[in-house]
Amino acid sequence: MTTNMALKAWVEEVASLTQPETIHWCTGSDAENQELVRQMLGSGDLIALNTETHPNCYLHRSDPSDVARVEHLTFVCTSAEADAGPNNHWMPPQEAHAKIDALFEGAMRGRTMYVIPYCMGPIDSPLARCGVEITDSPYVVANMRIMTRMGSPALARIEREGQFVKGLHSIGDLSPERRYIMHFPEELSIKSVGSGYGGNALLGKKCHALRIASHQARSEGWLAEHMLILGLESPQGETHYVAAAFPSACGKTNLAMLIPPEIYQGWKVWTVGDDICWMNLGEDGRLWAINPEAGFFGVAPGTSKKTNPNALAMLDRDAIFTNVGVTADNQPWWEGLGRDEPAKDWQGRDYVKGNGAAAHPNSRFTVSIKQCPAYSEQAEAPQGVPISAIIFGGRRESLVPLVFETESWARGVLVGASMASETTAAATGQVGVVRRDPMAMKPFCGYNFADYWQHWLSFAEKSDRLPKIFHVNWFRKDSEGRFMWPGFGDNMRVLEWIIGRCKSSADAVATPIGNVPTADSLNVDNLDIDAGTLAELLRVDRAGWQAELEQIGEYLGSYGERLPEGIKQEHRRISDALA
Ligand code: OXD
Ligand code: MN
Repeated sequence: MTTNMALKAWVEEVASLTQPETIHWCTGSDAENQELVRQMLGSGDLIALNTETHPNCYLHRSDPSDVARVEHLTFVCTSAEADAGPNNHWMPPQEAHAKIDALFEGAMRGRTMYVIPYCMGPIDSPLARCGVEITDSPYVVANMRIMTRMGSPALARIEREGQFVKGLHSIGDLSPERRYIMHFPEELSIKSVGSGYGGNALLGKKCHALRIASHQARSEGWLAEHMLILGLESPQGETHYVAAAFPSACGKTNLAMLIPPEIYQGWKVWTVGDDICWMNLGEDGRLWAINPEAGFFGVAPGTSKKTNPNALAMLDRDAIFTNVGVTADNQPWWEGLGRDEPAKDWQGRDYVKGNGAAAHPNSRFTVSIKQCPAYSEQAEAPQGVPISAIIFGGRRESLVPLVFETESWARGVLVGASMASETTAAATGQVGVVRRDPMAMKPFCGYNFADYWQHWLSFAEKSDRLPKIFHVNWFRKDSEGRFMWPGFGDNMRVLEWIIGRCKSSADAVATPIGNVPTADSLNVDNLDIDAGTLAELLRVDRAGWQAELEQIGEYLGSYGERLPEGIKQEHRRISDALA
């Protein structure tokens, strides 16, 4: 149990509402995990995979109606509606509590209630923050153990500091009609019911580390972002750290652990994180970043020896797979794996070609970051890593060049605020339509985007050593629908140019939207790409951008009076330069 009175009282209050059969305080020990796994194998929550090829790996099959985040059922419940902003669904806190508490009433009858103390970030980092998730799902416990620093050390920190985010979760009856993910940023609390899916149920991740943390970061003067963090080490042993924001399922995990192409002898990419980044201004005026997570909850389909050899290497032991298919000899299988054949699909049915995908398009793996061959020891550094460049990117078939550098912090903030991407399977809804996804935070910003952009802009007043901001697009297609840029490991070429710009050693041409590489400053040695394609990838189409700027203006305008002057100014400046 605990010496923290607030925690003790909250656990008692939740128990009297949800009526569990027993209460288990998680320590995070190996023995505890083994016992949970044993129970889940018995209940069918987990299925053992091939123990020879995949020791300690398990498959979880979700309810087929519960396989992605549910943005239409996700609410930010601030006292004033305007504080949640047009970017969030809002409900008055009192109404939200009443609605969701009714669903929690007796929800844990006959079940065990798990109390999970966890720490987001290195356990001894001043930048880390703690939380406690109460859940009735042992699958959530097993995942939280991989994704966070969970158990006794986190509880000790909570007892020392007295502060924690409260997260209450129950799978309820898994009915989409009785599913809500509610956030109360002013109370530092979360309530989630009716879903067992990662982003809705592992409350440390999107709910705490992004929605609640972004709100908290604003009042405390830091940034909680949907970004990977990687270190790029040159043959001379110099390492630059980069943080990059892409919407869900746009390859953050692949980029975070990229293996440079052969011509990059002596270069190395180090993985600090693949999804979330908390950044603070250091005393030296630089932005220092930590990854609040301890594991990956990555999208499985498309992960192969070719696209992400590092991921494949970490997935053959101690991993949980969710909604993938299996081979005849019980190995996990997904579309794009590039080997073997599926025998059963993600719902456990015999796999029949033509009867849909074997793995759900949003099927996932959960694995400790320490298993990644590119794992950076700096992921444990209490002070974090200094960021040289911030990269924004989206999935855009046309218009947006392969890479451009923004001329200032404020311009970079506008470019981030204008990000757009074609939607993917990570959230329920139509796939492949372009939507604005500022800083890749559309589903995750816990307050009004207009205030969020103002918060971003304010950093320029506090430091003149901020990172340079870039925009990339790996997803351009030609008139036949083929990708024009090879992507994956070859994205190293773009990263090299970006670091070159940070060191003032790479050339660029100025355009109205920003600086693009000169034809010979991007290293395309040994790459099968013709000069015409490269020129097209770097071209800035004035007419196309004028139309884009108009749409961006309309979108930004929807934030009304609260839209910061600095954003309007930058928008005007680019529009004028394009005229
Ligand atoms: C994720 C997401 O799971 O962004 O990381 O959906
Ligand atoms: Mn994500």
